[in-house]
Amino acid sequence: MVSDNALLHIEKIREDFPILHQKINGQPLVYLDNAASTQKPRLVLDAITDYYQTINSNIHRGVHLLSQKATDAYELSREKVRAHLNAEKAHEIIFTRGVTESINLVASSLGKGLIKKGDEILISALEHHSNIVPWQFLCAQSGAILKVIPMNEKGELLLEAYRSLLSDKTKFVAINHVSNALGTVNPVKEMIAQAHDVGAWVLIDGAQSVPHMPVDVQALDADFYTFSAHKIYGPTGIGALYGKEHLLELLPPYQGGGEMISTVTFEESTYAGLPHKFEAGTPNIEAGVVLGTAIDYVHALGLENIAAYEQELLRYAHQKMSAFEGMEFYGTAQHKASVISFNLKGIHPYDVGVILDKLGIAVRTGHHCAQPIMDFYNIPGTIRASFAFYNTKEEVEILLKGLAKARAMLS
Ligand code: C6P
Repeated sequence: MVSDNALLHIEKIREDFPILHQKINGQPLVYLDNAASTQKPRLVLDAITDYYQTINSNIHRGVHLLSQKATDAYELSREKVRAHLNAEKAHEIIFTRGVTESINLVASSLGKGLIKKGDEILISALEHHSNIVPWQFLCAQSGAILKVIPMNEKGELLLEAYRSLLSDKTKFVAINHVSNALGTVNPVKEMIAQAHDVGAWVLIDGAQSVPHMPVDVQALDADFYTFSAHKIYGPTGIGALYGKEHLLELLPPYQGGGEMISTVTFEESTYAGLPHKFEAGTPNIEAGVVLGTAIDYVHALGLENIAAYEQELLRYAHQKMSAFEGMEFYGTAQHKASVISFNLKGIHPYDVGVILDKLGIAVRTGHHCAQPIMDFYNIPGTIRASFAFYNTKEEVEILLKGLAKARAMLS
Protein backbone atom coordinates (compact mmCIF):
# COMPACT_ATOMS: atom_id res chain seq x y z
CA MET A 1 0.00 0.00 0.00
CA VAL A 2 1.46 3.29 -1.08
CA SER A 3 0.99 6.51 0.87
CA ASP A 4 -1.24 8.90 -1.02
CA ASN A 5 -1.16 12.61 -1.06
CA ALA A 6 -4.00 15.12 -1.05
CA LEU A 7 -2.94 16.43 -4.46
CA LEU A 8 -1.62 13.40 -6.30
CA HIS A 9 -2.85 9.82 -6.41
CA ILE A 10 0.60 8.25 -6.14
CA GLU A 11 -0.46 4.62 -6.36
CA LYS A 12 -2.28 5.32 -9.61
CA ILE A 13 0.61 7.39 -10.94
CA ARG A 14 3.01 4.50 -10.28
CA GLU A 15 0.86 2.33 -12.54
CA ASP A 16 1.82 4.66 -15.39
CA PHE A 17 5.50 3.66 -15.05
CA PRO A 18 6.04 0.02 -16.13
CA ILE A 19 9.74 0.03 -15.19
CA LEU A 20 8.96 0.64 -11.52
CA HIS A 21 7.22 -2.73 -11.19
CA GLN A 22 10.22 -4.98 -11.54
CA LYS A 23 12.68 -6.66 -9.23
CA ILE A 24 16.33 -5.72 -9.14
CA ASN A 25 18.60 -8.31 -7.59
CA GLY A 26 15.48 -10.10 -6.40
CA GLN A 27 14.09 -7.03 -4.59
CA PRO A 28 11.37 -4.58 -5.67
CA LEU A 29 13.03 -1.63 -7.41
CA VAL A 30 13.29 1.57 -5.36
CA TYR A 31 14.38 4.15 -7.89
CA LEU A 32 15.97 7.16 -6.21
CA ASP A 33 18.24 8.37 -9.01
CA ASN A 34 15.82 10.82 -10.59
CA ALA A 35 18.29 13.70 -10.74
CA ALA A 36 20.36 11.58 -13.14
CA SER A 37 17.39 10.58 -15.29
CA THR A 38 13.71 10.03 -14.66
CA GLN A 39 11.60 7.04 -15.69
CA LYS A 40 9.10 7.29 -18.52
CA PRO A 41 5.32 6.94 -18.28
CA ARG A 42 3.48 4.59 -20.62
CA LEU A 43 2.09 7.59 -22.49
CA VAL A 44 5.64 8.55 -23.47
CA LEU A 45 6.62 4.97 -24.35
CA ASP A 46 3.52 4.60 -26.51
CA ALA A 47 4.17 7.93 -28.22
CA ILE A 48 7.62 6.69 -29.30
CA THR A 49 6.17 3.60 -30.99
CA ASP A 50 3.30 5.61 -32.37
CA TYR A 51 5.65 8.07 -34.00
CA TYR A 52 7.54 5.33 -35.83
CA GLN A 53 4.38 3.44 -36.77
CA THR A 54 2.51 6.41 -38.17
CA ILE A 55 4.45 9.52 -39.21
CA ASN A 56 8.19 8.72 -39.23
CA SER A 57 10.00 10.77 -41.88
CA ASN A 58 12.40 13.68 -42.13
CA ILE A 59 11.11 17.13 -41.23
CA HIS A 60 11.11 20.60 -42.78
CA ARG A 61 12.12 19.25 -46.18
CA GLY A 62 9.49 17.04 -47.75
CA VAL A 63 6.32 17.96 -49.57
CA HIS A 64 4.90 14.49 -48.95
CA LEU A 65 2.25 13.99 -46.30
CA LEU A 66 4.34 12.02 -43.82
CA SER A 67 7.01 14.70 -43.79
CA GLN A 68 4.37 17.35 -43.24
CA LYS A 69 2.84 15.39 -40.39
CA ALA A 70 6.22 14.78 -38.73
CA THR A 71 7.07 18.48 -39.15
CA ASP A 72 3.76 19.51 -37.61
CA ALA A 73 4.25 17.15 -34.65
CA TYR A 74 7.79 18.43 -34.09
CA GLU A 75 6.68 22.05 -34.24
CA LEU A 76 3.72 21.34 -31.96
CA SER A 77 6.22 20.05 -29.43
CA ARG A 78 8.22 23.28 -29.76
CA GLU A 79 5.03 25.16 -28.99
CA LYS A 80 4.50 22.98 -25.89
CA VAL A 81 8.02 23.77 -24.69
CA ARG A 82 7.34 27.46 -25.29
CA ALA A 83 4.19 27.31 -23.22
CA HIS A 84 5.90 25.22 -20.54
CA LEU A 85 8.60 27.86 -20.05
CA ASN A 86 6.24 30.72 -20.83
CA ALA A 87 8.55 32.01 -23.55
CA GLU A 88 7.01 34.69 -25.71
CA LYS A 89 7.67 33.10 -29.12
CA ALA A 90 8.06 29.51 -30.31
CA HIS A 91 11.15 30.40 -32.38
CA GLU A 92 12.90 31.39 -29.15
CA ILE A 93 13.01 27.64 -28.40
CA ILE A 94 15.96 25.83 -29.99
CA PHE A 95 15.95 22.05 -29.85
CA THR A 96 19.32 20.69 -28.73
CA ARG A 97 20.56 17.33 -27.42
CA GLY A 98 20.08 18.64 -23.89
CA VAL A 99 21.58 21.01 -21.36
CA THR A 100 25.17 20.10 -22.20
CA GLU A 101 24.73 20.91 -25.87
CA SER A 102 22.73 24.07 -25.10
CA ILE A 103 25.52 25.50 -22.95
CA ASN A 104 28.15 24.52 -25.50
CA LEU A 105 26.05 26.21 -28.18
CA VAL A 106 25.87 29.51 -26.30
CA ALA A 107 29.51 29.49 -25.18
CA SER A 108 30.77 28.52 -28.61
CA SER A 109 28.64 31.10 -30.43
CA LEU A 110 29.69 33.85 -27.99
CA GLY A 111 33.28 32.89 -28.79
CA LYS A 112 32.79 33.94 -32.40
CA GLY A 113 33.50 37.59 -31.66
CA LEU A 114 31.09 38.52 -28.88
CA ILE A 115 33.42 37.88 -25.92
CA LYS A 116 36.81 39.55 -25.84
CA LYS A 117 40.07 39.44 -23.94
CA GLY A 118 39.64 40.79 -20.42
CA ASP A 119 35.84 40.27 -20.36
CA GLU A 120 34.63 38.40 -17.30
CA ILE A 121 32.32 35.40 -17.15
CA LEU A 122 30.79 34.40 -13.82
CA ILE A 123 29.76 30.90 -12.89
CA SER A 124 29.07 29.55 -9.40
CA ALA A 125 30.65 27.09 -7.00
CA LEU A 126 27.54 24.91 -7.44
CA GLU A 127 27.86 24.17 -11.14
CA HIS A 128 27.71 20.86 -12.96
CA HIS A 129 30.73 20.22 -15.21
CA SER A 130 28.48 21.07 -18.18
CA ASN A 131 28.29 24.63 -16.91
CA ILE A 132 32.02 24.90 -16.20
CA VAL A 133 33.99 23.32 -19.01
CA PRO A 134 32.34 25.13 -21.99
CA TRP A 135 33.17 28.46 -20.27
CA GLN A 136 36.76 27.33 -19.76
CA PHE A 137 36.92 26.60 -23.51
CA LEU A 138 35.54 30.07 -24.22
CA CYS A 139 38.01 31.77 -21.87
CA ALA A 140 40.97 29.84 -23.31
CA GLN A 141 39.92 30.83 -26.81
CA SER A 142 39.05 34.49 -26.16
CA GLY A 143 41.26 35.55 -23.26
CA ALA A 144 38.18 36.20 -21.10
CA ILE A 145 38.44 35.55 -17.35
CA LEU A 146 36.32 32.98 -15.52
CA LYS A 147 35.28 33.94 -11.99
CA VAL A 148 33.40 31.83 -9.47
CA ILE A 149 30.64 32.91 -7.08
CA PRO A 150 31.51 31.21 -3.77
CA MET A 151 29.18 29.26 -1.49
CA ASN A 152 28.87 28.59 2.23
CA GLU A 153 28.93 25.26 4.13
CA LYS A 154 25.18 24.86 3.62
CA GLY A 155 25.67 24.97 -0.14
CA GLU A 156 24.12 28.42 -0.56
CA LEU A 157 25.66 30.98 -2.88
CA LEU A 158 27.14 34.05 -1.17
CA LEU A 159 25.11 36.84 -2.66
CA GLU A 160 27.25 39.62 -1.18
CA ALA A 161 30.27 38.11 -2.90
CA TYR A 162 28.25 37.81 -6.12
CA ARG A 163 27.41 41.50 -6.01
CA SER A 164 31.03 42.42 -5.52
CA LEU A 165 32.13 40.19 -8.41
CA LEU A 166 29.73 41.93 -10.78
CA SER A 167 31.21 44.90 -12.65
CA ASP A 168 31.13 46.50 -16.05
CA LYS A 169 33.67 43.85 -17.10
CA THR A 170 31.11 41.10 -16.45
CA LYS A 171 29.69 40.06 -19.80
CA PHE A 172 28.03 36.78 -18.95
CA VAL A 173 26.69 34.92 -15.90
CA ALA A 174 25.92 31.17 -16.09
CA ILE A 175 24.37 29.51 -13.05
CA ASN A 176 22.07 26.65 -12.29
CA HIS A 177 18.56 27.13 -10.96
CA VAL A 178 18.90 24.02 -8.80
CA SER A 179 22.15 22.24 -7.89
CA ASN A 180 22.14 18.58 -8.94
CA ALA A 181 24.66 17.58 -6.28
CA LEU A 182 23.13 19.37 -3.27
CA GLY A 183 19.60 20.35 -4.28
CA THR A 184 20.08 24.06 -3.49
CA VAL A 185 17.49 26.27 -5.20
CA ASN A 186 19.29 29.45 -6.21
CA PRO A 187 17.60 32.89 -6.12
CA VAL A 188 17.99 33.24 -9.87
CA LYS A 189 15.45 36.01 -10.38
CA GLU A 190 17.34 38.32 -8.05
CA MET A 191 20.69 37.23 -9.50
CA ILE A 192 19.52 37.85 -13.08
CA ALA A 193 18.33 41.36 -12.17
CA GLN A 194 21.70 42.16 -10.58
CA ALA A 195 23.59 40.88 -13.62
CA HIS A 196 21.39 42.99 -15.88
CA ASP A 197 22.25 46.05 -13.77
CA VAL A 198 25.84 45.77 -15.01
CA GLY A 199 24.76 44.89 -18.56
CA ALA A 200 25.62 41.17 -18.42
CA TRP A 201 23.56 38.41 -20.02
CA VAL A 202 22.52 35.39 -18.00
CA LEU A 203 22.10 31.72 -18.82
CA ILE A 204 20.22 29.53 -16.36
CA ASP A 205 20.89 25.79 -16.34
CA GLY A 206 17.42 24.42 -15.60
CA ALA A 207 18.31 20.70 -15.73
CA GLN A 208 17.13 20.17 -12.16
CA SER A 209 14.40 22.82 -11.94
CA VAL A 210 12.18 22.29 -14.98
CA PRO A 211 11.11 18.74 -13.90
CA HIS A 212 10.25 19.85 -10.36
CA MET A 213 8.73 23.33 -10.33
CA PRO A 214 6.95 25.80 -12.60
CA VAL A 215 9.43 27.97 -14.53
CA ASP A 216 8.56 31.25 -16.24
CA VAL A 217 11.45 32.60 -18.29
CA GLN A 218 9.73 35.96 -18.83
CA ALA A 219 9.04 36.47 -15.13
CA LEU A 220 12.67 35.52 -14.40
CA ASP A 221 13.84 37.75 -17.25
CA ALA A 222 16.36 35.01 -18.15
CA ASP A 223 18.34 35.66 -21.33
CA PHE A 224 18.94 31.95 -21.88
CA TYR A 225 17.39 28.98 -20.10
CA THR A 226 17.93 25.30 -20.81
CA PHE A 227 16.69 21.84 -19.80
CA SER A 228 16.99 18.18 -20.86
CA ALA A 229 13.94 16.05 -21.72
CA HIS A 230 15.23 12.87 -20.06
CA LYS A 231 14.96 14.50 -16.63
CA ILE A 232 11.34 15.50 -17.22
CA TYR A 233 10.03 11.99 -18.01
CA GLY A 234 10.83 12.32 -21.72
CA PRO A 235 13.35 10.67 -24.05
CA THR A 236 17.13 11.05 -24.00
CA GLY A 237 18.99 12.93 -26.71
CA ILE A 238 16.71 15.97 -26.78
CA GLY A 239 16.41 19.16 -24.79
CA ALA A 240 15.73 22.79 -25.33
CA LEU A 241 17.50 26.10 -25.19
CA TYR A 242 15.38 29.19 -24.69
CA GLY A 243 16.94 32.46 -25.74
CA LYS A 244 15.50 35.95 -26.04
CA GLU A 245 14.83 36.59 -29.69
CA HIS A 246 17.17 39.56 -30.09
CA LEU A 247 20.04 37.66 -28.43
CA LEU A 248 19.54 34.55 -30.57
CA GLU A 249 19.51 36.86 -33.61
CA LEU A 250 22.82 38.30 -32.47
CA LEU A 251 24.58 34.96 -31.86
CA PRO A 252 26.34 33.41 -34.85
CA PRO A 253 25.32 29.83 -35.74
CA TYR A 254 26.81 26.96 -33.73
CA GLN A 255 27.12 24.16 -36.30
CA GLY A 256 26.98 24.31 -40.08
CA GLY A 257 25.00 21.91 -42.23
CA GLY A 258 21.59 21.22 -43.70
CA GLU A 259 18.54 23.05 -42.37
CA MET A 260 20.45 26.00 -40.88
CA ILE A 261 21.09 27.77 -44.18
CA SER A 262 19.19 30.14 -46.40
CA THR A 263 21.53 30.00 -49.42
CA VAL A 264 24.79 28.16 -50.07
CA THR A 265 27.43 28.78 -52.73
CA PHE A 266 31.05 27.67 -52.63
CA GLU A 267 32.00 31.25 -51.86
CA GLU A 268 29.63 31.88 -48.96
CA SER A 269 26.46 30.85 -47.18
CA THR A 270 23.66 32.79 -45.60
CA TYR A 271 21.74 31.47 -42.65
CA ALA A 272 18.16 30.54 -41.93
CA GLY A 273 16.09 32.47 -39.43
CA LEU A 274 15.27 31.31 -35.92
CA PRO A 275 15.07 28.62 -34.71
CA HIS A 276 16.58 26.78 -37.73
CA LYS A 277 19.82 28.77 -37.65
CA PHE A 278 20.83 26.70 -34.61
CA GLU A 279 19.39 23.35 -35.72
CA ALA A 280 21.83 21.98 -38.29
CA GLY A 281 21.23 18.48 -39.63
CA THR A 282 18.46 15.97 -39.08
CA PRO A 283 17.48 16.24 -35.43
CA ASN A 284 16.24 13.55 -33.06
CA ILE A 285 12.74 13.92 -34.48
CA GLU A 286 11.02 11.20 -32.49
CA ALA A 287 12.44 12.49 -29.22
CA GLY A 288 11.44 16.04 -30.11
CA VAL A 289 7.88 14.98 -30.80
CA VAL A 290 7.69 12.85 -27.65
CA LEU A 291 9.10 15.62 -25.43
CA GLY A 292 5.74 17.30 -26.05
CA THR A 293 3.97 14.20 -24.74
CA ALA A 294 6.12 14.22 -21.59
CA ILE A 295 5.23 17.87 -21.02
CA ASP A 296 1.54 17.01 -21.43
CA TYR A 297 1.97 14.31 -18.79
CA VAL A 298 3.48 16.59 -16.13
CA HIS A 299 0.92 19.28 -16.90
CA ALA A 300 -1.89 16.80 -16.34
CA LEU A 301 -0.46 16.17 -12.86
CA GLY A 302 0.22 19.86 -12.32
CA LEU A 303 3.66 21.27 -11.62
CA GLU A 304 2.46 22.99 -8.45
CA ASN A 305 1.19 19.62 -7.19
CA ILE A 306 4.42 17.90 -8.14
CA ALA A 307 6.47 20.55 -6.33
CA ALA A 308 4.30 20.36 -3.21
CA TYR A 309 4.39 16.56 -3.03
CA GLU A 310 8.15 16.37 -3.62
CA GLN A 311 8.71 18.96 -0.88
CA GLU A 312 6.65 16.83 1.47
CA LEU A 313 8.75 13.78 0.55
CA LEU A 314 11.96 15.78 1.02
CA ARG A 315 10.90 16.95 4.51
CA TYR A 316 9.90 13.41 5.48
CA ALA A 317 13.15 11.87 4.23
CA HIS A 318 15.26 14.58 5.81
CA GLN A 319 13.55 14.20 9.18
CA LYS A 320 13.86 10.40 9.17
CA MET A 321 17.44 10.42 7.95
CA SER A 322 18.46 13.06 10.53
CA ALA A 323 17.80 10.49 13.25
CA PHE A 324 20.11 7.93 11.57
CA GLU A 325 23.38 7.42 13.45
CA GLY A 326 26.46 8.53 11.52
CA MET A 327 24.45 10.54 8.95
CA GLU A 328 26.40 13.42 7.40
CA PHE A 329 24.36 15.70 5.14
CA TYR A 330 25.88 17.84 2.41
CA GLY A 331 23.78 20.75 1.25
CA THR A 332 21.38 22.02 3.85
CA ALA A 333 20.27 25.20 2.11
CA GLN A 334 17.06 26.87 3.23
CA HIS A 335 15.54 26.39 -0.22
CA LYS A 336 16.02 22.92 -1.61
CA ALA A 337 14.63 20.67 -4.32
CA SER A 338 14.08 16.96 -3.70
CA VAL A 339 17.73 15.93 -3.53
CA ILE A 340 19.46 14.60 -0.42
CA SER A 341 23.24 14.25 -0.56
CA PHE A 342 24.87 12.47 2.34
CA ASN A 343 27.53 10.10 3.61
CA LEU A 344 27.67 7.61 6.43
CA LYS A 345 30.48 8.53 8.80
CA GLY A 346 33.70 6.71 7.99
CA ILE A 347 32.25 4.76 5.05
CA HIS A 348 33.04 5.32 1.37
CA PRO A 349 29.89 6.38 -0.58
CA TYR A 350 30.61 3.88 -3.36
CA ASP A 351 30.53 0.93 -0.92
CA VAL A 352 27.13 2.03 0.36
CA GLY A 353 25.85 2.40 -3.21
CA VAL A 354 26.89 -1.15 -4.09
CA ILE A 355 25.08 -2.61 -1.07
CA LEU A 356 21.96 -0.53 -1.73
CA ASP A 357 21.95 -1.82 -5.30
CA LYS A 358 21.98 -5.41 -4.03
CA LEU A 359 18.83 -4.46 -2.11
CA GLY A 360 17.14 -3.08 -5.24
CA ILE A 361 17.72 0.57 -4.28
CA ALA A 362 19.11 2.80 -7.03
CA VAL A 363 20.95 5.90 -5.80
CA ARG A 364 23.85 7.76 -7.36
CA THR A 365 27.23 7.79 -5.63
CA GLY A 366 30.31 9.83 -6.50
CA HIS A 367 30.96 13.42 -7.47
CA HIS A 368 27.74 13.83 -9.50
CA CYS A 369 29.69 15.66 -12.24
CA ALA A 370 30.30 18.46 -9.74
CA GLN A 371 33.86 17.82 -8.60
CA PRO A 372 34.47 21.36 -7.29
CA ILE A 373 31.64 20.83 -4.76
CA MET A 374 33.31 17.65 -3.51
CA ASP A 375 36.63 19.53 -3.28
CA PHE A 376 34.89 22.25 -1.25
CA TYR A 377 33.80 19.67 1.33
CA ASN A 378 37.07 17.74 0.93
CA ILE A 379 35.27 14.45 0.27
CA PRO A 380 35.55 11.93 -2.60
CA GLY A 381 31.81 12.00 -3.21
CA THR A 382 28.39 11.58 -1.67
CA ILE A 383 25.45 9.22 -1.79
CA ARG A 384 22.58 11.03 -3.49
CA ALA A 385 18.92 10.12 -3.15
CA SER A 386 16.84 12.19 -5.55
CA PHE A 387 13.07 11.94 -5.54
CA ALA A 388 10.35 12.19 -8.17
CA PHE A 389 6.58 12.36 -7.74
CA TYR A 390 6.29 8.57 -8.10
CA ASN A 391 8.45 7.99 -5.02
CA THR A 392 6.81 7.27 -1.70
CA LYS A 393 7.39 7.54 2.03
CA GLU A 394 7.51 3.73 2.08
CA GLU A 395 10.50 3.91 -0.24
CA VAL A 396 12.19 6.32 2.17
CA GLU A 397 11.73 3.68 4.88
CA ILE A 398 13.23 1.01 2.59
CA LEU A 399 16.20 3.30 1.95
CA LEU A 400 16.71 3.70 5.71
CA LYS A 401 16.62 -0.07 6.24
CA GLY A 402 19.13 -0.45 3.41
CA LEU A 403 21.41 2.14 4.98
CA ALA A 404 21.21 0.34 8.32
CA LYS A 405 22.28 -2.90 6.60
CA ALA A 406 25.12 -1.12 4.79
CA ARG A 407 26.33 0.47 8.01
CA ALA A 408 26.25 -2.90 9.82
CA MET A 409 28.20 -4.57 7.01
CA LEU A 410 30.77 -1.84 6.47
CA SER A 411 31.60 -0.46 9.88
N1 C6P B 1 23.03 15.77 -14.20
C1 C6P B 1 23.07 14.01 -12.54
O1 C6P B 1 23.13 12.84 -12.18
P1 C6P B 1 22.64 16.49 -19.75
O2 C6P B 1 23.59 15.37 -19.48
O3 C6P B 1 23.11 17.39 -20.85
O4 C6P B 1 21.23 16.05 -19.91
O5 C6P B 1 22.60 17.38 -18.40
C2 C6P B 1 23.79 17.85 -17.83
C3 C6P B 1 23.50 18.55 -16.55
C4 C6P B 1 23.69 19.90 -16.47
N2 C6P B 1 23.38 20.61 -15.37
C5 C6P B 1 22.88 20.00 -14.29
C6 C6P B 1 22.51 20.83 -13.09
C7 C6P B 1 22.67 18.61 -14.29
O6 C6P B 1 22.15 18.03 -13.23
C8 C6P B 1 23.02 17.86 -15.45
C9 C6P B 1 22.90 16.37 -15.46
C10 C6P B 1 22.91 14.33 -14.00
O7 C6P B 1 23.09 14.94 -11.73
C11 C6P B 1 23.83 13.52 -14.84
S1 C6P B 1 25.52 13.96 -14.61
